[in-house]
Amino acid sequence: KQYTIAILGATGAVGTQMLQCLDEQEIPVGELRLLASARSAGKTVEFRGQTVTIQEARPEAFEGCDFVLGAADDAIAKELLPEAVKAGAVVVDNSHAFRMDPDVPLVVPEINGADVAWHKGIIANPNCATIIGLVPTWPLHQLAGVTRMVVSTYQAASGAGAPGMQELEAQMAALGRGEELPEPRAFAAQLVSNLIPQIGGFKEEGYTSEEMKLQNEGRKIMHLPELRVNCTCVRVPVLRSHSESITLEFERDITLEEAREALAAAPGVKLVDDREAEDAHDRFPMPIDTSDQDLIWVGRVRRDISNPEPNRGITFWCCGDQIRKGAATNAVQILRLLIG
Ligand code: 11C
Repeated sequence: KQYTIAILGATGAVGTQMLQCLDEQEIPVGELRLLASARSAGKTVEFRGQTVTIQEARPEAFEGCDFVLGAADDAIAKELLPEAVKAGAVVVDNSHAFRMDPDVPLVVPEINGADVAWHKGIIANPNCATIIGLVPTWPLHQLAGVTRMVVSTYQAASGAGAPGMQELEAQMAALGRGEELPEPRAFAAQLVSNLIPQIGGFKEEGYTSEEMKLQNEGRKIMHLPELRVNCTCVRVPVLRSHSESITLEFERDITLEEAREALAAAPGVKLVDDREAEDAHDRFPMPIDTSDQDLIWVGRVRRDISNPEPNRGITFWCCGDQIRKGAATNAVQILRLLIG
């Protein structure tokens, strides 16, 4: 069977990547509808040798769609995606709009793919930092039961979409030429040669919305309503791979060897952890190595020596492409689960 599939927000960084992922994951696309703002309507895009014209995103555009992939912001998602459901489509949405709705499954296929079964028209794709941190956490949880996570993220410019990447590139170029840097617009401050320890708005107790997503979304995805997460999210001058330092506390004992074995065998994970390796690229994951590919690379795996119980804590470092597994790849994997 061939499906009629629409991408809402088709011209952004995630929407464009979704198009490539549909092809790579061999999704049987009969008709493709690329929906965007009126400004982009009329432009054309190539898909599997066909020229597809971008249409303005309006409720009528969903008529006859089997599936809609959402890559637009929260406001557009809230306004238009319920119309897609009314028109009979099943939606996989990357925005934050529906993630915590109890009627909406929030899915990382490697973790809770079975949750797609209870959808009522919308399935949500988690936040990128949540996906990238949870894919390697899950196999360790299955071994020993995670109770607490302490996380610091190092998030790439792509988290703010194509404008974020363009802003970083423009700042790098200006710095290289010794020119005055352009005024920051996508970020609150200059990103090149800097770190910005705020992603999202400030919420309860001084944590940001991005920091709370890891706990709130993590609880829902892993079916762990008591999970405790302490997270600090930082924007770093990297183009498209997020990195995270994660310390996990467990209910039961887990040895370093068991943790390494589980990570090496886990779906969606690549273990790169060789302290003796001559080349730094083989010693540990780095964001330049994990960009434009689909796995979460994990390294620096070690015992948490600050945990009073010798085998109850594991610390690791991981990197993953924010636009791919953090967004588009995960969404198309969910679509793949739906199609079977
Ligand atoms: C960032 N994680 O890196 C954000 C972008 O909830 O989907 C995605 C926000 C979200 O800026």
